[in-house]
Amino acid sequence: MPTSTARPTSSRTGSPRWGDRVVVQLPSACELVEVLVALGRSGIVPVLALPAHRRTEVEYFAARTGAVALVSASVEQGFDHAALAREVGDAVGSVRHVVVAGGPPAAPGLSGHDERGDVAVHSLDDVRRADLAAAHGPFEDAAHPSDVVLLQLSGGTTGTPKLIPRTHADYLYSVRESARICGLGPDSAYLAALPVAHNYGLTSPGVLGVLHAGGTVVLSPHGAPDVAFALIERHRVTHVALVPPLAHVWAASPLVAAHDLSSLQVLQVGGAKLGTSAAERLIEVFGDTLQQVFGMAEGLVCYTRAGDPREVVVGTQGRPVSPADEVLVVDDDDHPVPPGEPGHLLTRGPYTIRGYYRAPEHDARSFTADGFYRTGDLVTRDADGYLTVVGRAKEQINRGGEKIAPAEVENHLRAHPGVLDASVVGEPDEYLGERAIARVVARPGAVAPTGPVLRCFLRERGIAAYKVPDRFETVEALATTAVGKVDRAHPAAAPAAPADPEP
Ligand code: J2J
Repeated sequence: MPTSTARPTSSRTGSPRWGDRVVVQLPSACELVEVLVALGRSGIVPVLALPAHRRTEVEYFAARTGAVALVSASVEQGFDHAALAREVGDAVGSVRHVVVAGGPPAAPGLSGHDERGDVAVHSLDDVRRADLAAAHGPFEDAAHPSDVVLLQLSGGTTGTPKLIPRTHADYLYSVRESARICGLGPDSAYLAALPVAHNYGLTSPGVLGVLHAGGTVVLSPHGAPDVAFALIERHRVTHVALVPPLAHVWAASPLVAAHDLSSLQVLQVGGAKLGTSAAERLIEVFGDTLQQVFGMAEGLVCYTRAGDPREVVVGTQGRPVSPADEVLVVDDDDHPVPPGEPGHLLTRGPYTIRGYYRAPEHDARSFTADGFYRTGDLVTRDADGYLTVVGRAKEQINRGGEKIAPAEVENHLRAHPGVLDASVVGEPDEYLGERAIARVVARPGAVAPTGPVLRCFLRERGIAAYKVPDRFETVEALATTAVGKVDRAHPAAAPAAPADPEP
């Protein structure tokens, strides 16, 4: 949190001021970078929502942080983000401003300044003009390196997502060192094919790393080969970041042969485990460009390095960015395991957080007494410090790089009148690595809700589409462990009936 109390903070009605929070939900477009830089310089703290987030999530971020404003796209991929922002603005008492970027006004009043009760709606153009008029205003140099630069979102393991306070200094360190490790310079061109608001696409080295190095960012609406390959060819793209499912699609695409992709120097794959055979295949198709990236919005980022032996690039998730990154691999009692043995990854270092945003109880579980972050990942570490992710101890589903907290989805399912209880688990998926399965127990006397009904229910509750389970099953009871918790390894106590048979 802001470390100084001497500076001015928001009045409830005026413009956002130093230390205020602003929820930013923008697609990968220039406006996102512009807004982040402007807020960063002003000491106003963006809360980075992903474009996929919907009302429940955006409202939660705004309410949780007491946000004074929302910055949103107009209509994007068929979804009216401006309407969502206005809805959230009306629902969350702290919100005084909604700023809509890009595109034609989505609703009357958006082209100008629209006072709706307490919430003023502006276009980003208006804000730009006002900003120019107030250039060199009082907050120009307000931010301090140890101030929070933004709140990132945790992949999450709990019923509500946790927010991650990153500081100017720690983010800059991670970005600068990542850019160096990845060989970025003024001649680099980076294709942003993943959401830029995500920590990976923003900082590892991501858009911020490229801009720091003086390179060029090529923004793509998505990573499908037809669009992405054409952009690589046209802009002589040198670097790109992918998640494993997208990397599989690229490697299998017949379009590879139809494009000149020879400018590619670094093809990053991270966010979820890349299997060794998939890694081999990528090297066959894209030559010696593969770089594995294992990172987390909480801090620690690991890369394989240019010149690493092939077995390291194929078989490990790299080593930490910084010599000052401390890594412990421990057993269930926090005792270090012998080198090469699997254990829980704990880490502490110059750009890893020591606590979540206003979540002391969660912090007590997520950090050791001496400040190591419990990543929830199971890894092995070799003699050179390279880590291989071998599993996960946290209650999270990694759906092709998108993180789902089962507890969060279960809470939504339990809100359905026909659902007595629910458990959401991951199961292996050839393409995604893992997909989400919901097992639901119907309320006695109620008709068991079918998969399509539950899917619709979840969407109507306003959660991101990627959190909606891929499959639903109705069970008579959920198995429990000896201490009465739902047994996620064996969640169905009774024979399962498919509520949603797969096609
Ligand atoms: C296995 N699991 C991985 C990998 C992340 C760079 C890259 C990724 C993220 C990210 C990021 C993995 N193999 N290569 O923020 O800056 C899983 C682990 C980890 C969790 C973090 C970055 N790369 N993971 O994915 O905060 O379980 O960050 O703890 O979304 O993703 O997720 P997230």
